[in-house]
Amino acid sequence: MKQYLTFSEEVLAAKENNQPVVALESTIISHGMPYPKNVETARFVEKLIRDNGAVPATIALMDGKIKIGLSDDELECLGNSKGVAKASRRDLPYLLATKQTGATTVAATMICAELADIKIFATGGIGGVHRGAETTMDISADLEELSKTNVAVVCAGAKSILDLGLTLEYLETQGVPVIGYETDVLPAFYTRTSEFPVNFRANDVQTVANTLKTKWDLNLNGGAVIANPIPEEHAMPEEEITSIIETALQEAEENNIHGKDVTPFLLGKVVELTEGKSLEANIELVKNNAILGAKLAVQLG
Ligand code: PSU
Ligand code: MN
Repeated sequence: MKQYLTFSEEVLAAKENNQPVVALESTIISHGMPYPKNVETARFVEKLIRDNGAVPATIALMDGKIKIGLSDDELECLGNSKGVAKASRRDLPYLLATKQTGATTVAATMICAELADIKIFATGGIGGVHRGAETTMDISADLEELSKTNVAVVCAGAKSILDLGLTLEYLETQGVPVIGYETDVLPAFYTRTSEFPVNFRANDVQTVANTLKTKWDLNLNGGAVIANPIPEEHAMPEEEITSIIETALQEAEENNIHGKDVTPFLLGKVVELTEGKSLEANIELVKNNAILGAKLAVQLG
């Protein structure tokens, strides 16, 4: 298995010295944000993790290897080239075997992080049960991954392009704890709140770290969702974002978008329809999650 992994020098040194490491995904760079903000954000997020006492490990597939930690050139390549594949669980073997460049989703990043023995992963939002999933069966592989792979995902909840209620039901069935960081309700990515309560509230990093340690000590396999609301000053007005998401969903249907193209299509539309305002919110919440992820990795030791 180790033959498929390549570590950056920084991550390798961190592992040798038992320093805390935070995994970062790359689909958010290739398919989640436009160039050049995607690459700028990726670099800045790595810096924030370092400033908060941990080492960042951005993960991607290149030249038949799972790269754990990327160079500046590699980040640039992921953010600024057309042919990067979106890689979820099912895509990993083919993309590696054919030596293609792949950007890992939450699911694939969790798999790779676990292979690299990294427990904490920070991102923007997780995939989930899509609206209308009762007929389309569109449920992100991220949820299934959370049920079996031992990595905690720090995120700002999930976007309301998804059915947040059904997403929580799915996670409950799969035994995935959803822990609100200083919140009683699931944040909805651009906004701090939703109508859905989280399972547990933690007011400090130590409670989150102790919960994770206990889960894994008990061999309760799977991850956890650490839901961290977007900072107040960057949150978007709820009515505005709700109506834009409705329009984006309608356009996805009119354009007959299916499968793995659905989420990137909706993300792109939302950025377009908010004239970039949603992108700023997205960037700020990712930064906020990176800081919490680093603190959590430090606490977990
Ligand atoms: N949600 C976001 N930004 C993202 C994604 C989701 O707000 O960039 C990406 C993540 O990589 C996530 C993936 O794992 O989309 C989910 O895609 P799908 O719904 O096809 O599983
Ligand atoms: Mn899907």
